[in-house]
Amino acid sequence: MRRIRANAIAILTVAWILGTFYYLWQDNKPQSSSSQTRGRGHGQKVVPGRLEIHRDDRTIPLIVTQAPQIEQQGQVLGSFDEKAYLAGKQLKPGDDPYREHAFNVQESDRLGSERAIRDTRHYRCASLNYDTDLPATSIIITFHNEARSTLLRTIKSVLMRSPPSLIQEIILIDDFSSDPEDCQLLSQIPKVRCLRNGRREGLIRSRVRGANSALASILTFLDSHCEVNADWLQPMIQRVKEDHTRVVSPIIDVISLDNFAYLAASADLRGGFDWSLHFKWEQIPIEQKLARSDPTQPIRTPVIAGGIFVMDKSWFNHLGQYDTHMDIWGGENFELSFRVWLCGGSLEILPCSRVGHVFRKRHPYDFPEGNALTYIKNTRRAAEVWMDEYKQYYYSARPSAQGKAYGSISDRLTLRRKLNCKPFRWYMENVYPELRVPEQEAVSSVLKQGGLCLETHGTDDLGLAECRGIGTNRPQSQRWELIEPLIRQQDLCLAISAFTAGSKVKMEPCNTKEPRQKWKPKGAALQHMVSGLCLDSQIAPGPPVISQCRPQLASQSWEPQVIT
Ligand code: UD2
Ligand code: MN
Repeated sequence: MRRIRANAIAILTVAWILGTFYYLWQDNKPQSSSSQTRGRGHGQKVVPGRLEIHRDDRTIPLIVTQAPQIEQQGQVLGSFDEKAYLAGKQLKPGDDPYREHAFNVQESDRLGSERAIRDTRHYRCASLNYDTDLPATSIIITFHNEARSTLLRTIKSVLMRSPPSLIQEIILIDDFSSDPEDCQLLSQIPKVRCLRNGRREGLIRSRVRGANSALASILTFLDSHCEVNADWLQPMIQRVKEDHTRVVSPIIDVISLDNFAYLAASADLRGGFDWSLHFKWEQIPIEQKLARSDPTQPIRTPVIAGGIFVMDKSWFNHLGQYDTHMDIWGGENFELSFRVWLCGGSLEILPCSRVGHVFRKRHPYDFPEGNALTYIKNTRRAAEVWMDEYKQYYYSARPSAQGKAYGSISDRLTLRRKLNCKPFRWYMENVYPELRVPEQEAVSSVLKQGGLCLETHGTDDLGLAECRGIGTNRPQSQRWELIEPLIRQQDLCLAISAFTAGSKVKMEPCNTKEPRQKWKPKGAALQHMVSGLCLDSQIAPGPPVISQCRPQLASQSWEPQVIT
């Protein structure tokens, strides 16, 4: 009896050990069984908790992302002579390896044209499934004097880590690099076409040239020093296929500019900016973070970094491509992001798509008009076309932008009207409410109409009265603080009593959220933001009212005069 029990225990133990080994083997198996072959919606049949511990430990080198589709590198490069191409331009002994490209080109050359990188995605990404009939894309890469090894690694990583059926073509735009040979040689790679600009255009016009020659219905933009990671393309094309108004980008991993190590970027970041239109990565707001139960879900982002994104070609064209009066580098990511959000689209970062990029500390190329002037010109165009009254904060943050040339924006304003895009206020309220409007200094003014001043009598009564006192001797009842959207007098604010024309205005305790208290200047008039009606004294002794805006009317003309 005891022997039988001992045997049973032994058998069970062996079965348990074998089961555990099988389980571990399943878990570590490269994910190359390709999501393509699986249908949509099948979940992973493993205990989630244990897997998480294993895969979330980023110190364990994870599966190497060799292309499941293509194992032979010869296949992706065709007759292209990689060795000769790379040997054609080499760092001379004693040369500074950072000088020409602002990254360590010696290290990049040493790595060669392909290498294994870590799959940096959340483990759950590997079990997602994508449609088997995703549309193909044209990859657009513009470059100006890019190092040969980084550019070739970008191209090769795309060819080796994407399902071949999804890559219609790779369009390179050589933005008038010093050596025209790079473009000619790279064109020998299957699927690669190279267009060379006859003069330096900058990345914005170059990308438009690439997009105009693209054959696929989906555009994918990449910088010329990237390495794409496992299954990078499918999540992005899937999202755009489901809704063509989405503009999607991957999490951009970091390739060290010193030793070219491939480093995982945080999955909790989105794109943001400050009022000087300086791009920054920022934490996802805490409420959104808490609401994200599934780490594979898209992250809404107010702006994209700019270099790496996927967009439907017809949508790109419909929305007006890019502002082609922007030069060289900078600002186009804000312009595109504002336009996409305001004109009916959305922007998102997809955590299951990862692309590495060499982030640099300086530009390795020259700006014909100078770096600062070009950035101001480009961002000023974005601010003038899209930011409405909020552009004042851009100018306060970047006073040097005032008075700098930025060319005509009439075409872009026409486009904005034609597309019937929302006001920037909508973006502030719905897309980026975390961007704080700078505290305005409370400046006291009198609100003058002709020789009279707006005055309060008691708590809620108002009227026009003779202006009294000079400078700081002005009576409190005639002092106003215009802090958009409020018109305040100490703790009381100017409010309408009803939303219809002819309604009286009165004073009541201030509340920035109260729609009856929101005003904005409209020429010389003060317009109530919600009703669209204007403050009108009716030139009568009675209290002012709101009536249809006619800013040329004397009774609607309010001249704020700062009290000094
Ligand atoms: C970021 C974007 C970049 C662009 C830029 C703002 C990423 C990863 N990169 O700067 O794509 O949106 O912000 O404008 O989000 N290039 C030309 N002609 C030029 C200058 C540059 O073709 O006159 C190419 C360059 O070779 C590179 C690409 O444009 O492939 C972007 O330039 P970058 O790498 O210097 O910009 P980056 O990454 O600092
Ligand atoms: Mn770049």
